[in-house]
Amino acid sequence: MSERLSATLVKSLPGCVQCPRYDAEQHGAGIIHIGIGAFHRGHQAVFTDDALAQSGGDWRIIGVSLRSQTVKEQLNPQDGFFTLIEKSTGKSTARVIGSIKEVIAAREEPQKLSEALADPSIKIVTMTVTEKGYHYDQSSQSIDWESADIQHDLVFPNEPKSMPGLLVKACLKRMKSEYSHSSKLSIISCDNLPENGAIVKSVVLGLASRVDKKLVTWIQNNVSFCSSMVDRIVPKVTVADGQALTQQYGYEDQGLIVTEPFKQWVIEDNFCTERPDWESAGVLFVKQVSDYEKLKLRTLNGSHSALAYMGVLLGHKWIHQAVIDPLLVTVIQRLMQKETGPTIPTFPNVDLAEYQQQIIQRFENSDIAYATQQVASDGSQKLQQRILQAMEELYRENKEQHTACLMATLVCWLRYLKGSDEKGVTYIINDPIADLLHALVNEHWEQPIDLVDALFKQTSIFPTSLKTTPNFTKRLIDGIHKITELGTHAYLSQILQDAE
Ligand code: CS2
Repeated sequence: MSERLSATLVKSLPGCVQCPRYDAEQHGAGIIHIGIGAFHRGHQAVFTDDALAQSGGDWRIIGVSLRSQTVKEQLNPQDGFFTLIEKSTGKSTARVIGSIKEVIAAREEPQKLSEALADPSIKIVTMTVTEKGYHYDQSSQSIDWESADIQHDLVFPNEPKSMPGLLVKACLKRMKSEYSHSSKLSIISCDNLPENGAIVKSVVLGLASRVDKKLVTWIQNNVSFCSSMVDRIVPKVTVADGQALTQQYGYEDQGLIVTEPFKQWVIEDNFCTERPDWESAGVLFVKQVSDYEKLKLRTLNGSHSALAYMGVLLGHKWIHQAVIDPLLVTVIQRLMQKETGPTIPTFPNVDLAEYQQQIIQRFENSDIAYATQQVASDGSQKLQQRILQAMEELYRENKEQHTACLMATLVCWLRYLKGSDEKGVTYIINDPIADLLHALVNEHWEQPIDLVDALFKQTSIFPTSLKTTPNFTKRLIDGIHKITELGTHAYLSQILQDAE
């Protein structure tokens, strides 16, 4: 049996595996990360590892799992160490990341987590909790009071289940502690949401106002919220990846991460505490992140979602297969170049055409197998920022002739919600409101007018400005008729033909 990765093993790994260029155990923790899934380990943990190697500091990360124990079981027996494999065009490099100190499972160790959150040596909280983890209601632009977890946290603020609840508890403990004046926190959101820092601020202050009035003022004076744009494709690790690692390098790693070489992190420079030397690791600090968020969400994530829904319907299991389907690549090229492209501000240092081309190449990386179904999940939470906001702007500027592929993405999403592809293969829909969406689509599919009406009334996915634009509604209804009549392939071909 091969030995499992640990602090001891790191010292004797073969030279072809790059090990941390610092003595990890000599560095204390300064960051708590909420939602320690694969993305965090392939992204922020790597930037922090590089910053520790460059400039040191007590900036190791305590990871928090809100629901499961899995990551704790993967990483704690390995003293937090894990291997990161970067893969592209058949080449692969391995390095061990040392920036994670330990993982706490929130549900099993609430006391330990509570102490860590109140510890004044923790200066930064980062998070990847996915779009739904914010409990933010886009239509009212405030915390979603209807959410079961938020309702729970209102009644039991000491045993929070949600990310806002956890942060409110942390702030409450800090306010009441003897270090109240020296326990500031900088909070950075790392999820694919526009203005994500402002969203965290809004949900945290919203919940805090119902828990303790004084807390709102304390937060305003002692906590800063930074938006950030994150980018790296980090798929789920497979058993085969683990076996390949053991075969190639001779050790076992249950916390292994496989990712692409590309990575990017742009952070709003709004810190009220010290921070790691992330610049040295290539992080860009800017006054305003919103333009970068628009660029990434509408270009990469928008076309990812388009490929996902269209890909699933046409039987493509993986993004790298969907993107070499000549029809689908033409759809996303048009979507990026003619539709979302013009809604993106210009940057002195970004060539949009190159950026779009690079995204297609990244999607083509078959060494990073990313499932279309994974991207297709949680559409109700993703489509606003990826598709609908660009559409809203285009309609507002009377450019609806440039919305054909955006509209096709919506139509394919609705068709996807029927729960079976073109060949009748069924699948499970992952979405916080999957049951409602699936029921509405199946009930009204033959009467698209009723379907659209029900979706507008019973969900908050579509922005009011589009709901009240007759042409938008008409095109959506037409699209549903057409995809039913022609099938996905012919429908998309016709969209492209008509758009010429
Ligand atoms: C993807 C993203 O799963 C999804 O919805 O679009 O996770 C995507 O891989 C990342 O945002 C890339 O930075």
